[in-house]
Amino acid sequence: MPAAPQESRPDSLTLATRSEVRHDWSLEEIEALFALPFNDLLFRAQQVHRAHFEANAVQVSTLLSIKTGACPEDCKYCPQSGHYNTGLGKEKLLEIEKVVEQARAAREAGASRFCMGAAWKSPRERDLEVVLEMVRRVKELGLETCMTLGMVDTDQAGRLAEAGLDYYNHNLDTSPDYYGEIITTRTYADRLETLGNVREAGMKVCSGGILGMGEAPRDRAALLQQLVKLEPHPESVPINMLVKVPGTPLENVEDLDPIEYIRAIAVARLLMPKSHVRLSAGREQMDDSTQALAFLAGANSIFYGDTLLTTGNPQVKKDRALFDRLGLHPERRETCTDEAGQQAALTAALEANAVRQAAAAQESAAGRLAYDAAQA
Ligand code: SAM
Ligand code: DTB
Ligand code: SF4
Repeated sequence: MPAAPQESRPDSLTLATRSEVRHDWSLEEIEALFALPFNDLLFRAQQVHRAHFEANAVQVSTLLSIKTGACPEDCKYCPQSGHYNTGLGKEKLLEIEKVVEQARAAREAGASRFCMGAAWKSPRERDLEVVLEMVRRVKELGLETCMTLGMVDTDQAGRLAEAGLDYYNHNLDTSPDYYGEIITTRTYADRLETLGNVREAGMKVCSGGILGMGEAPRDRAALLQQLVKLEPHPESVPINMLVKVPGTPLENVEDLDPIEYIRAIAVARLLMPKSHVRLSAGREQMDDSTQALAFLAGANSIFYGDTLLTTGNPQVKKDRALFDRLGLHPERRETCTDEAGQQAALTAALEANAVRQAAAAQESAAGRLAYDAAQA
């Protein structure tokens, strides 16, 4: 067992990280945060988290794949890439009414943001027209909207913003150095350009990456450094844990130690104090304790609903139980025109859901009793 380190006490690093929003973090400074004793790192992250957010509130988004499979890009982690055989067929763009129906169901289950993803390199003109209508219709339901459609130019970003799109998701995925090992069909510079176009159009930026793709610890620090360089910081930072999908080149990559994942969440919280950090893909493979640690480390957003785009996510009832065990609650919407009304609707939706679940549980218990009586 290693010798006990000197007792940690507040130092300049603590003070520097408490609340400052900076864009000039050096790789060495970020690596020093990763290297802190775990308890010190989580303590600092929790301090910063509480300085900027309601401690027990978690923003909840629901995802829908509006166009699945046969993507021309070769992202090695992705089940939707047409370069690999993962058993996913090529699907057409969903009909607008189907998307609206799913968005309504997500709202009724308690989501405040609806995220729509398409397996495209970038949207074609005739598809964009349909997608713009989806944004308008989903917004009419009182939900925040997010889309991830691949690369967008200034004109496309402007039209999405005009239609009322709140967030655009486009991830940097990994460090600039490791990037070439994962994707060859689109460059890091392409990604930064799309993020610039989204920001310029006035939309909020959702950008993060994936951990557990065989990257080195330095790559995790370098990914966060790239995100931190964005001015302003992305409002939403998804930190995905790789979902290893059979058929993708990364299906057998070694698992990342969950403690390293938690460290990355905590460092993201310290570096981007005002951003929502999302405990994103990979929750279905995580135990509850790892998720609890992620919330303690400053994660305050999740995807909610039984599927992500094509892979599984914890069942809604499992997440409700986890929230109850941890005393967490869904975050109030910030950008809502009628915040009080929306919050009441969200609370009512959650309560209605709970009542439905209790009735179902009672019904099944009654069924069991009747069955037992018949057996007796
Ligand atoms: N085609 C668009 C794009 O790449 O910008 C949007 C959809 S893409 C599926 C959105 C993000 O999902 C990717 O950037 C990646 O970070 C994440 N993702 C995809 N497959 C994943 C996996 N197997 N595990 C974890 N995250 C994944
Ligand atoms: C993000 O960072 N993660 C989400 C969302 N943005 C679009 C997607 C996760 C996808 C996981 C693999 C799948 O379900 O296909
Ligand atoms: Fe296509 Fe996006 Fe998957 Fe890459 S991550 S293959 S761009 S759907």
